[in-house]
Amino acid sequence: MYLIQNIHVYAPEDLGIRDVLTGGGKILKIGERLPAEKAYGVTVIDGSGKILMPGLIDAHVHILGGGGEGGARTRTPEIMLSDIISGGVTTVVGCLGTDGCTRTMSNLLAKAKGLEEEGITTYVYTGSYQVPVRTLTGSIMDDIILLDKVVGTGEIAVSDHRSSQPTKEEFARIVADTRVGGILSGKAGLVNIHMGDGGEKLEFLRYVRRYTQIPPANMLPTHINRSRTLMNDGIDYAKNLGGYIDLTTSSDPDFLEPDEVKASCGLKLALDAGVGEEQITFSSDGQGSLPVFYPDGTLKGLGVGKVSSLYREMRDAVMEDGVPLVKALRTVTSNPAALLKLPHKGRIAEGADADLVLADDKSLVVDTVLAKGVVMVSDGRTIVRGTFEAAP
Ligand code: FWO
Ligand code: ZN
Repeated sequence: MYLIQNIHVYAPEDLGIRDVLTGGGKILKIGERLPAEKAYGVTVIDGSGKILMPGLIDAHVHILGGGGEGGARTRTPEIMLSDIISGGVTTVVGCLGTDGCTRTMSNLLAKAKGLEEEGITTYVYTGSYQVPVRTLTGSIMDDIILLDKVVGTGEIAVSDHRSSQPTKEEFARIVADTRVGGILSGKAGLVNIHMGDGGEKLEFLRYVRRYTQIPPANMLPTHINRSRTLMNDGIDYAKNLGGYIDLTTSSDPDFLEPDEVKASCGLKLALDAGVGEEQITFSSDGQGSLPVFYPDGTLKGLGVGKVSSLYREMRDAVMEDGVPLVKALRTVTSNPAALLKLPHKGRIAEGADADLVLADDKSLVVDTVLAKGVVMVSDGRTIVRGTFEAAP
């Protein structure tokens, strides 16, 4: 049990200075001057000069590694627990990308279970870039209904030279099956959509919005900030069709996409353009490859995404782009939690999971991270490592 005292709580709403009591992996009480009942083995954490935020949710992580666009030697490395937890992330959704052949759903599920056993909360999408979607049970609906960790489908590639070039009807069917799988299982039924540089941009999603009764919350197009053109199309889609847009926080200075928009800047642009603060999320593309291609389609080079970029871009939005902390925090806490239908995540509320981040209230540098009530980062150092990671 931990009693975090005298801390400025952002739930993400600003709750002011509070005490927060955790126990059994849950947030038990939020109040003022809660008694420190040491008798019950309560450990007190002094929160003065710090802020308390919900643990971050990263809805797009290649936990197995991804890549391969430059041949086998460019298959990116598998993620380790400390890559995730050091950046304040306590919940991830694992996905496959370009390579849905050597990266398999059974391997993805096993890695997600491994990370869960190591201390964080994990879910996965079924499928990869490719259409038809390669599932575990043979059907999208069955994967979502029968496999607890499967919350949706993705990352399905559209408007990209590496996609299967699906028809809009094929795309709509994937969204429909994912939605019904979600309805029948009480889960999100979210399709995570990989947006490439192709000219069609978000037309696939406009098709679904125009010709079906499927609501926008079943689709989350990511990499919206990969170009200014797509950023503008994403703002239009969000404002006129009530759609959700996801900005990728990983970027590689050696391999920048032409006219790539930094995620923190993209958030400012979208908010200033009038997009609702609940319509925008960040995700890291952690451990995914960040390839850049020449116009003729040959590979220029590639970097590797980092989960730690999620917190960095949220912090930059506040420190560099003047976005209010509450709005920046929503993109990595309550907004992904709502889209993923995870009511016990992404918020500081009694009964929610004790996934918490403490940071300095001036620098916003991460100080302490709790996942399911266990301290994993303390004084800025990762003190709980994955099974095969070097001892702290
Ligand atoms: C983006 C994941 C891309 C993998 O376009 O989609 O390739 O399979 O690991 N990454 N292909 C990166 C841009 C947004 C910069 C992926 C990658
Ligand atoms: Zn992608």
